[in-house]
Amino acid sequence: MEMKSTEEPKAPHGYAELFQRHVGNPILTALDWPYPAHTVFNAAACQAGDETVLLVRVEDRRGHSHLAVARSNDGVSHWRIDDKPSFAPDPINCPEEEWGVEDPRVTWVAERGNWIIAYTAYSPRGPLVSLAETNDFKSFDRLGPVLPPENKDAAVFPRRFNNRYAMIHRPVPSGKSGAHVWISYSPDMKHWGDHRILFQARQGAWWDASKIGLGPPPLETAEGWLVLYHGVRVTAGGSLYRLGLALLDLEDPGRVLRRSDEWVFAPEAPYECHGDVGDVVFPCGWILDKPTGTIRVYYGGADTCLALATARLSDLLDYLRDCPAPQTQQHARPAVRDEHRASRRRMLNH
Ligand code: BMA
Repeated sequence: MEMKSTEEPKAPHGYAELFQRHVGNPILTALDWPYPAHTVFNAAACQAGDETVLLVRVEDRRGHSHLAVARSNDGVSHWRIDDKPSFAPDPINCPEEEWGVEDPRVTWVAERGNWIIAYTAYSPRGPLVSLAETNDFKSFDRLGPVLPPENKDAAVFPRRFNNRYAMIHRPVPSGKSGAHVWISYSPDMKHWGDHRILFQARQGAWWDASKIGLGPPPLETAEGWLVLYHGVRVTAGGSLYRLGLALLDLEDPGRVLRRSDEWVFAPEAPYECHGDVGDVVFPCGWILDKPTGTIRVYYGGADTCLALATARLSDLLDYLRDCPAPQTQQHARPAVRDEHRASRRRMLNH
């Protein structure tokens, strides 16, 4: 009789894997939808009481997307899906949503007693960042567009820093190569400024050359804000979307403490490699189960389905501890301020 090993199969490439795919992947597909849907992917995720709530991007056969709420008690199965779009584009009142709403990220902001949803409003002038607020995922209040095109991959932090809200986002400069991750601040969640680059797309051979963008909202840990981000490498065979990790300072999230040199998750399974856009893993939500220290990451597979992977928070933090600290911080203003301070010091010393 053949003996079955109880050990995890060793990955053929020899790298230790931080994330494990759920055996039942993909956990949601268009076939699960209560109404006609072409693809379901890139979902925001949160724990609301004893329910896992997903805000799933659903694309119809026009190519336009809306958001649909799916609820489950174990976060894996028996999803109860709203029988009509939960958050549909409103092109009459919000012309920036003419081509749909996409890729939401949700953050519980305790001070407001609400979830803040950052999503991509797809306007004919380009994608931009809009915010909406809800406390039940049944009714939604739009705060409106907050960052002009082209911009996406945004999420707000759950609390203020020096009295200001903070948001991560990814503008695309026109005519320039490279799209980087930025951080901005706001006194009221409506007006955003003090924009600065948080970390940059690398170049050339790097896995995260050309474009990077935030995945799920930053997760507060004892060691800093944990960030999962996607990096895009454009190859002769198309774009590859893979994931890396970073850690931001707890009280100054504009400071990057660590960033992984290697990707930590990449398209390998058939539902990640084949679909509307092959070779894409694209997470917009994760949930930490505090008692077990397990993180559930919900991600789009090949812009077609929704999949789940888990990781131990302690493993991610151990891994990050060995990652390099960026040599220089890339935001211009503090550097200018430091230089200003230094020259003032020089003047005062004379
Ligand atoms: C990004 C976004 C995502 C999508 C990804 C891969 O730019 O548009 O919605 O999953 O590309 O196609």
